[in-house]
Amino acid sequence: MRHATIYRYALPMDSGVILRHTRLATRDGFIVELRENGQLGRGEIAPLPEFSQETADDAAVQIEQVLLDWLEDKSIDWDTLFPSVAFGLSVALAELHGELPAQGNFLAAPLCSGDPDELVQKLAELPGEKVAKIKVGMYEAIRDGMVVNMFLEAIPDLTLRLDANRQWTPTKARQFAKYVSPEFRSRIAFLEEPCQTPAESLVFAQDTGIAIAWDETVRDDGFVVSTQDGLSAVVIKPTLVGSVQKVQSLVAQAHALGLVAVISSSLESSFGLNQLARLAQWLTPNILPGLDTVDLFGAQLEVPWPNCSLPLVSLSDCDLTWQQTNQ
Ligand code: OSB
Ligand code: MG
Repeated sequence: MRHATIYRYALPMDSGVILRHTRLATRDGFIVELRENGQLGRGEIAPLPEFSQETADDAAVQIEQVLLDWLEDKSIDWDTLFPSVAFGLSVALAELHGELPAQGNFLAAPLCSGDPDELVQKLAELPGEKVAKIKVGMYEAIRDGMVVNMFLEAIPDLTLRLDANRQWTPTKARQFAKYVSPEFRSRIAFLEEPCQTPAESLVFAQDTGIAIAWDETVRDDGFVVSTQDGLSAVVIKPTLVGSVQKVQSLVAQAHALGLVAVISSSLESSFGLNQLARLAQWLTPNILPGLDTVDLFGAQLEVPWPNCSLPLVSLSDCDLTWQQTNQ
């Protein structure tokens, strides 16, 4: 017997969360729950506004259709599913079949999106390797360069990941680099997407010796993992990329080419973040995932994130929007 349930959640966000252009007041998404032979598998499906092509309502329609297929044991055509649906459903199936290991990597690189003092505090609490992530490209490029230089100078064992989200023109990117001392540049593990095009970002990396990583580029049409001079990592956001199998294949391609693969959040709830931490431990052991995003929320869902004191909403408090059983 197979049984499928869909819950819809709406979680309040911290008041200051702005995606590319608009404030995100609530995060909407779904938890699918699959039961078979006394086993349980769950997955989160949460298209991210301004990043995903599909909306939550689009996903809702597709989830019901694909769950009907699963209930009747019809084969699932993964390539036709929205990335968020493919990801959440494939995680639920992996958990149902005992393929998703229980152990997670919860040592996410602390994220600094504004106040440098907050990062100093978070770093002091970090047990092992000191790796932090700073968002750049939101203020003056020169200011970003000075902040990065200050951190690397003040904390000698710190390694940084930076993320510019394609905000800089080549000129601005060069201004940034000018303020980062050449002897510190190798402690920037990578700078995600400095420029508006991949070609400009590669020229930046080659000119400055600052390694770059792909994030947005991974989702560009026709993207294939390849080695390029100055490229050190690929950031993989499973909710925006697709099924566990597709994520596995991207990770394998990156590893085969000597690139680092970083599993990263698309602002999933604490429930989804826990599953991403398990996926990261499974597919990219020893690499800190980019999952330090729970503080952007006003509440957690069902499974708490380690050391997070936000109130916990349980699935039984969410709307059970659909359920069906098949023999
Ligand atoms: O800018 O990479 C981004 C999360 C949602 C949407 C976009 C981004 C992010 C993150 C996640 O930065 C955290 C991380 O990658 O470390
Ligand atoms: Mg990024």
